[in-house]
Formats: sequence, C-alpha cells, structure tokens
Amino acid sequence: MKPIIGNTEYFKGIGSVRFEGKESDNPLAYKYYDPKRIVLGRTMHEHFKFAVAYWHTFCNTGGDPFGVGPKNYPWNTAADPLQAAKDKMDAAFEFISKLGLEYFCFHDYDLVDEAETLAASEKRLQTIVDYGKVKKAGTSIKVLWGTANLFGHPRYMNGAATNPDFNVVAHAGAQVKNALDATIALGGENYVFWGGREGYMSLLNTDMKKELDHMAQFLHIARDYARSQGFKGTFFIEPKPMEPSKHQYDFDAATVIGFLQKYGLDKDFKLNIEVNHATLASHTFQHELQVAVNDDMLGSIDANRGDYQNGWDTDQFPNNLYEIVEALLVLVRGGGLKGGGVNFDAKTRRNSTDLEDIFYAHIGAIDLFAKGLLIVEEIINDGMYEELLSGRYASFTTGNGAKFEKGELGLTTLHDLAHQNVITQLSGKQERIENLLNRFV
Ligand code: XUL
Ligand code: CO
Repeated sequence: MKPIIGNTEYFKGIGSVRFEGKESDNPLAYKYYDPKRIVLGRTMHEHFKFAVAYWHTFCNTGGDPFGVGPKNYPWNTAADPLQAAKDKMDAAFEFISKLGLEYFCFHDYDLVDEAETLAASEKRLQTIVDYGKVKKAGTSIKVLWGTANLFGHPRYMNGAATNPDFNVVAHAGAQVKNALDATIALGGENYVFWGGREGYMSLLNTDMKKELDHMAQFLHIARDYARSQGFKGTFFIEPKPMEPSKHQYDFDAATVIGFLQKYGLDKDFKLNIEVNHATLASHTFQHELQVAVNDDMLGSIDANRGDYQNGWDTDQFPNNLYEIVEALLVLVRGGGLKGGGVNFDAKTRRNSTDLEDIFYAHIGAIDLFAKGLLIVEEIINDGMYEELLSGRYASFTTGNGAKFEKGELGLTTLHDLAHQNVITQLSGKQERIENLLNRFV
C-alpha cells in the first residue's frame, strides 16, 4: 500500500515500513511480521488485524497527574477545532498506511474535540466523518471498532448508562447513536462498550440492581438502533475491574459473560479483552482469553501490558515474548478472534517525545505478536504440548470417564465405583510443560 499523505507530510523521512526479516538491522522494518505469510492455515494479517488506537497515538500528549503533556504533535496546532481534526486525520492515515496496516479504533471525541453543546458536537463529528469517508475511499483503511467517550466529561461523574439521572442517560444515548453512525459511515466492523464510569464509588449511595438493569436496557436499545441502520458487526464489552470507579460493573470476562447471558445480550455481544485490565483483575491475560473462549465470546483484544511494580493501567506497548506465546496459544487453540483484531490500546512513555517513537512502539509490538505466532505454530506442530495437556484427561476418553461426560452416570454409581477404584497419583507436570515451551521461545 502506498503511503497516504495529506497536504502536509507529518512523518518526513519515514517511508513504508516493510518486512525485511530477522537479519535486518533497520529499526523501521518488520523482522517477523510478514502479513501475507501463512501460519497455521491463515495469513498473519488475518490472524491479527492490527489496529492503531486513535486516542493514544494521535491525541494523548503524555500528560499525567503531575504535569502537562510534553509531546508536541505537529497535527495539533490549528486553533480551529475542525482544522485540527482534519490535520489529525491526515496524520492518522499517513501513519497507518506507512505501517502497512488497515485498521484504527476511535472514540467519538478522539476524531474531533467535543463542542459546547450537543448540537455543535454532532455537527463537528458529522463534518470530520464526511472528511474521513473521502479519505478512506479507494484505500483499504477502515475501522476495527468505534466507541463513545462516556467517561471524560464531568456530566458522567456518576456514570453514563448507569447514571442515577435520566437526563445524563439520554445524553449518553445521543453520544452512542452518533458514535454508531460514525462507525458505520467509516466502515466499522465492530463497536465497543468499555464501561468507563459504569460502576460506583460507594454502595451507600448506589442502587446496584437498578443501575445494572439500566445498563442492560441501554445496551439493548443501542444494539437495536445499530441493527436498524444495517450494522452487521459484533458489539464488544471490554471488561475492567477498577479505575476510574472503585467497583466497575464489567469487572472481568466471567462477570461480563454472566451479565450478557442474564440479560439476553449474548448473541450480539462478545468480549474485547485487554491485557492490562486482566492483570488489574488479578488474572493473567491468558486466563481472561480462555474464559472468553470457553463461551465462544472471544471477539477482540486490546494489546498492551501493565507494570509488575505498580497497580494501575500503564497501557505500555507489549514486549514480553513469553507472555505473548502463552496468550497466543490460548487464542489460536480457541479458534482465533471472532470478528475483531488486535488494537494497540497502548501509549509511548511520557518522555518518548520523538515522532518516530510511535513507529518503533507499533513495529516492536507487531513483531512481538508475529514472532509469538511463529513460536505457537512450532509448538502446535510439534504436538507434544497437546499430548501432555490431553494426557491429563485421558481417564475421560473411554470407560466410566466417558460415560460420566455423557451424563450417563449418577452419583450412586460414582459412589459404587469409588469403592472399587484405586487412585494413583497423577502429576500436574507443570515444570515439564514450562520447559517444553522454553524449547521453542
Ligand atoms: C480504558 C480503555 C479504553 C477502551 C475504549 O482503560 O481501555 O481506552 O479501550 O474506551
Ligand atoms: Co482498552
């Protein structure tokens, strides 16, 4: 794909990033990611559908609670918000196309700053979406998923769909309607709900059951509206246990699946699992993936990593090969992502201030996934991992174990069999399996 350059070239001196193989010492080349390479029956591109997160890469200037952001983006200089939004979109298309990618993800007010009134915001959003439609025409760039920012503005301090004030719920509805329209207009394949402030700080002032009922009702009508507009994609819920609220309703994958099933939303909704959110919930990423796989709910992932020495959402680009291999093993054995892709919900560090740093960050993360996939291919083709894993459950393949699985044995039969059986100790073989993985990593 040729780079898509607008009126200004923002990343001068950086051309198309290409696959050059692991011997290459070019920091602006892929060493492992070869999009057309077939791995386990699908191209690398099909396995991953990598997406750039608009908010971290083009909006976030590195501010933290202790100071303003030090990053000066050249697309962020126009005083007119619509001009600034167009410049930002030009930079986004240039960046995505230079990386050889096809997807991005956005919140409504990443595309253009929110205005003073809802009417003015809608008009701005419509204008930038029209601009985006023209830019994407004839290219392969599209939206992996869109979403609405229902957490940044002070009106959402008590929640959005779960706000105790109906007027705020209605405002959230308007934003979701507009964000759905924008997603559909920009060729969006999916739509995400991350429950930013859907949760609570104190149960003393919270009717939790009412709020959960409202959240479900809100999701039902959002789904109905999108379907009425011809949206065929999947809706994703992105679990996160805490931050910004003390208790987030979408705590983890298991909680969200239970919620979706209870409220009859499990046909249209799947999960978007984020690495750092998994660790905040005291789970591994691979645990969360497996919980989703168990119910055929693994839709998409937000790729990043946390920090082992602190307890918040640091959204760092992934770089740990061992962890990625374990996660991809779950993902690949589970049949891959259902509709979604790999969105880099990650930011370069506050002091990574050169424009080229966002290239290094994405290239490194993409190569990590590609290398991880190649390792998983070897592990799967080797067969020993599968053998060790299924070997642990061998007693269920024939005889009474198989009958138990089919529901043919009652509790009295188990009781009678227990009197005849002799239990032999079966090792978990964890170290053996860890050593096996290390042979390939
Ligand atoms: C917040 C987070 C969000 C969602 C989209 O932790 O991950 O960026 O991915 O709203
Ligand atoms: Co996320």
